Amino acid sequence: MKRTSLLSASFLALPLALGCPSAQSGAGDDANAAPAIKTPAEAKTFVERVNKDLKELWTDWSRAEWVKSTYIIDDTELLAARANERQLEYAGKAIKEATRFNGIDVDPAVRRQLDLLRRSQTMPAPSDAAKRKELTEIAAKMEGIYGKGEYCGADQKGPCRDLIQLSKVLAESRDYEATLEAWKGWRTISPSMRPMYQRFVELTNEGAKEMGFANLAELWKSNYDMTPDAFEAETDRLWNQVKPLYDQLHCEVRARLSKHYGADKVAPEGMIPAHLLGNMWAQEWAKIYPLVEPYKGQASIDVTKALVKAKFDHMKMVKTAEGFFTSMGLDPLPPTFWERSMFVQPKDRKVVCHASAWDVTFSNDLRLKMCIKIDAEDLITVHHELGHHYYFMYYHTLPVLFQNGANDGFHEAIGDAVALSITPSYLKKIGVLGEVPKNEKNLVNLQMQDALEKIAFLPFGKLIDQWRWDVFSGKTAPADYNKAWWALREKYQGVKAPVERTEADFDPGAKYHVPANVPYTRYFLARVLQFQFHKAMCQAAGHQGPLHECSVYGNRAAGEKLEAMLKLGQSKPWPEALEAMTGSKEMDASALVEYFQPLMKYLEEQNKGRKCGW
Ligand code: X8Z
Ligand code: ZN
Repeated sequence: MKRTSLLSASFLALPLALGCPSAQSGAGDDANAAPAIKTPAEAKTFVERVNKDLKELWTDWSRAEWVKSTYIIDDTELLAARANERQLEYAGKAIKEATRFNGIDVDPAVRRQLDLLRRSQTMPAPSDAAKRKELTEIAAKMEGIYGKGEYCGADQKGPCRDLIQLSKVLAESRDYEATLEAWKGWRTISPSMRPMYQRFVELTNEGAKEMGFANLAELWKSNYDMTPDAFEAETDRLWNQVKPLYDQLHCEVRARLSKHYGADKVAPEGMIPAHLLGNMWAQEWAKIYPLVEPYKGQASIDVTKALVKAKFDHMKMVKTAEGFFTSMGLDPLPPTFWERSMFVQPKDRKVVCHASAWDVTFSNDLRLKMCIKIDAEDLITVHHELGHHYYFMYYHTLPVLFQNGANDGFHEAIGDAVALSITPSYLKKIGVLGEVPKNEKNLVNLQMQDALEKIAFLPFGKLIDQWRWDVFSGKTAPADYNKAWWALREKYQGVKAPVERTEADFDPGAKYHVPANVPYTRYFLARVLQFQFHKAMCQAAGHQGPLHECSVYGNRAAGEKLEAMLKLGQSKPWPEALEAMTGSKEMDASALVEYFQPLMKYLEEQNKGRKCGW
């Protein structure tokens, strides 16, 4: 989804906001003048009406967002902003009106929907109409700047390169200067966002305050069935569980990079320059696998090569992912999915290429928007997106206020959990790979590839919202936006800017989720949860042996477990959904730690005698 937001209609596409309704509904009527409504029956009627109105408003908004994201021009931006304005207006009023039921003993499902209504806005707007309009226009503009972004050379003379082309340089080139130019080049798209972002923060904070929150950070952190402080402590607890793995990986990768580029470029005991890790944001490092391959000459698994050899095209990538879900007994995607999705980057217009999954009408109108590349990374991303679609599919009959993940980390974790079953044996079964010899060295090579995706991401997944929480709460002043960003990159990732950055830059804006206002802690939670889900599904499937060897492909018992959780949507607090799936009410990284045991043994051996850390 892009959605991200209040409800998720699109996981990643809509900034999760609430939708608003139309004239005939009551929730939008003058809440202040209305008589105090105080009976449980009235609460039930109110919630039913809000669900119905929101479904309409969010559908209108979603349609406008879909067109905007697949055809970025001023007009589509404006139409999406208008639709957003309408839903925000309604939602703001409905949230205020809902306070009339505070302290009343209403049905628990009604109470939960009233709570969800209040806390699930990602972009709360002020009630002042002019400010609301300003906010929605800023939001559409920032996402548009990102989507249209390109770098045309230091002299602006071209040729121009977009994010996909610049990312390719970082992924494939090992030339220090060429990668540096691509890294700096992409970051020329974001300085113009800085004043917009500053205003965005002012306006959303004002909206959050009107809803009874201290600021937008508090609102975002309230969305986890616990207090904001308890949630922040929870993310710290999980980070501390996985940090030893990250430290080991960082230590080995730095040593290899230092050997390749020289100690003058990568200091053996310092931070790693951010442009050398194969990814525009240094968030996932799989592209530099050849530089860090543990056992050279062992038959490493090159899934990208295998996909090309097996003649995969865009359709086959998506069909393969769907085939995984259906093999577990889940339903096929609806025919409209295949008619309405966008799998290929169009040549004739600008689109938001960042992958997102949508249910445009909140009733199984599923769509994928993605500029698919035929490679290993995108095979995983397609599974990731389909995880969102399967959530949408199984909860679409619930009231829209329950149409969301148990928490947003759950939504992000489903497809990734399934993708953990893409083992060499599975790839052989579907004819992508040939015989893969199984031995200790191959296993460590394979785990290194996985770790470069999964473990490398962890600090990045945590720090993005650490930065936003501080910005929203005012702890970080606008004059320090970039300084605070790099302080967190250094602290958590041990990665540094390769050239001096100043407050004339706005590097957070060069990461999609900041201009698009998609909360990011969800991805950190998902990296942890996906291993918990994987382990639970493997247990349901009766898997014996190490966790990293398990694939639940074709297993209906695992599919039933998954389906039971998906169907709940957000109707129950997430610890209950987690318990139904895993038997535990706690998010816990021990399955992730268990999965990577073989690699950890190798890394600890490699790092003996080195001074790790930075
Ligand atoms: O944004 C996404 C998905 C869509 S929800 C493609 N991801 C994060 C990112 O790209 O930064 C998946 C992993 C993290
Ligand atoms: Zn996602």
